[in-house]
Amino acid sequence: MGIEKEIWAEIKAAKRILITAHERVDGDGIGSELALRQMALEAGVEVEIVNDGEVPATYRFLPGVETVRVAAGGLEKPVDLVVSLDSATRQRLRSVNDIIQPEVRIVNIDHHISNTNFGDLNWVDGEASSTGEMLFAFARANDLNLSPEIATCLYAAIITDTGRFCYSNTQPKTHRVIAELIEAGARPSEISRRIYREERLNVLNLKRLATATLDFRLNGAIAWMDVTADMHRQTETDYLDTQDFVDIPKSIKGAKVGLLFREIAGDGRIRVSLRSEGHVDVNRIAEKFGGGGHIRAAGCTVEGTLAEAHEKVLAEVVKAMESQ
Ligand SMILES: [Mn+2]
Repeated sequence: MGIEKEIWAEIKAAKRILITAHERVDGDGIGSELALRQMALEAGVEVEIVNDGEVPATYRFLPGVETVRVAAGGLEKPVDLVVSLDSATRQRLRSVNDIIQPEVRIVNIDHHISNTNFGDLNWVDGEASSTGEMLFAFARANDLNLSPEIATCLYAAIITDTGRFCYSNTQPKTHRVIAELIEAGARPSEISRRIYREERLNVLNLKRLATATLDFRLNGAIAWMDVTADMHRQTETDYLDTQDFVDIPKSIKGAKVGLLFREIAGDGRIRVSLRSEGHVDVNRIAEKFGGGGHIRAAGCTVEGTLAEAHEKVLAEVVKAMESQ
């Protein structure tokens, strides 16, 4: 039996499942959670979706999103299976770990090459563009109905993790999946309008403050910018609003590695996002700081001030570029 069927058998055998994804959930995480929720509900399985933090405003149009809760609220009822989506490690589930009963089995579905296979059942496909693309294959392997709602959620998952089909993880297969999702009822113009063409003015103002900090090394081959807690205060925004900000330094001509340094609410930790346009393996750099991800997109958390984080992480990026 293929892993897709094995996982579906476990889900169907459960009465109630908990679906979760990595901290600071992104479009792939939330889209995948909501798509799998619909599949499970149609099979008569009860579902709770619980994450470490809130869903970013951008994704609050997705069908079923109103049912998503945060771990601080606890579980509504005990569950007999946990499905972790799009999370490379158990640590990245953060506070959700506190509500998982120790005896409950964990299914781990993910596309990060850094995945630690922390589940009792693991399906990790580093070749897939996104967890959403894996769930499409999952639905097909198990002959599941692709409702317009499921198609919409999977479309959102894939378009965000491929950077609107621009990143190197975009394969011919990705476009075939997308074509089938449109046939199943996903509406591309509507979904991309909600995600990309309704920017709030305060987020744009945050972007203005952040771009003012743009800085470079190695003649522009490394580009980075900062988002500080003070900028968030000034613009009445929060970390949920900065998900695609790392694209700004990375999209500058000549930049081979783009970084975003985020000060998350004065806890003495800096969240660093890394993107690579060339041959630098940013997953390896992130791993040196206890993080990870993909070869061209990764993240980590560094203790200390912004200046200390710059110094530590940029030194590793310079080293990686000079050793090429
Ligand atoms: Mn993903």
